[in-house]
Amino acid sequence: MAKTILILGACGQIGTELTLALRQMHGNEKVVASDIREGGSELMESGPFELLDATDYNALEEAVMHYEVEEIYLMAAMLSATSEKFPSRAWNLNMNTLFNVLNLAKEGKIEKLFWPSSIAVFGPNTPKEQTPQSTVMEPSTVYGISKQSGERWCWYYNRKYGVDVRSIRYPGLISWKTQPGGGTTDYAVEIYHEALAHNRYTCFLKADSRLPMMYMDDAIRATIDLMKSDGEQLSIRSSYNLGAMSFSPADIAKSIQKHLPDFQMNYEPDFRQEIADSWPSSIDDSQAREDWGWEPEFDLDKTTETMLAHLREQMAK
Ligand code: AKB
Repeated sequence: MAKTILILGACGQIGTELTLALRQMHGNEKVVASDIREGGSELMESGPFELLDATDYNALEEAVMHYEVEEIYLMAAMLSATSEKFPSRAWNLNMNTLFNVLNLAKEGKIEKLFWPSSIAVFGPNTPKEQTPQSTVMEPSTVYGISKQSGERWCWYYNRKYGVDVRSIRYPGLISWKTQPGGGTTDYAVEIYHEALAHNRYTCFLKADSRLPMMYMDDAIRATIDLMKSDGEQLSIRSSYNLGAMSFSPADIAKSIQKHLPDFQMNYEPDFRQEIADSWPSSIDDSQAREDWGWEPEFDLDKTTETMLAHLREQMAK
């Protein structure tokens, strides 16, 4: 019989698409979506949904018992830009939710869990190009500090208590189904919406801020592949570097202009520039390739083509 999976933060940018992909694989009834608010109609109508605050251990435990959950994907988090505005709320949300699921696994109430880390674990003293799996980190943002601490806790719970926790350091993620919220890489989603709606976009990062990015289909496939892989093969129990493409705002504008030649881009960098400046430009993901066969499929032009096609369809409805 297929196992029951619980997604925490299922209505967010990653959670929505992850839930739908897992429902396709395991059957709708086997994948319970949960969040503190309701999500889009496709998610809400395709399977079970629970209003659930992942910081509440008792509520979480109750849902796990009720649905006989074996696997949890914890996708609830406060992202980089919002975390700078609300440091203690960010710390509480990002850390308490992680402790809750790690402790459920430690107590044998679930078998396996996924927790997302980020390129934000790196900081200004990290090598910028082809950033290695293991290197100087020293994150300079509230979000990055919570992600680096979280990685150490994942590693510790695995080593000390044998908890089967798996994690990826996501780059900026580009998707059309659900918009991201409160991140520094969000411009790379907003730009497609604005290009189609107004043929112009004012970017909050400088033209040459090159960051690691990934199309959502690649991110979902990576997440599911990592969770499916044989635990014995996994040499990293903090979090895996994961790369696909790197581009700057100027590069994405050029890619859009191949489809919309009159598209205009302006630049008005704000506080998010400092966050972007502290992150790597490209990522060495050779450990993920070696351990569980990771390989990306989307480059910038394929991402642009796919985003514009889906958003055009969505806008026409
Ligand atoms: C953010 O910009 O905060 C996120 C991330 C890179 O983790 N997209």
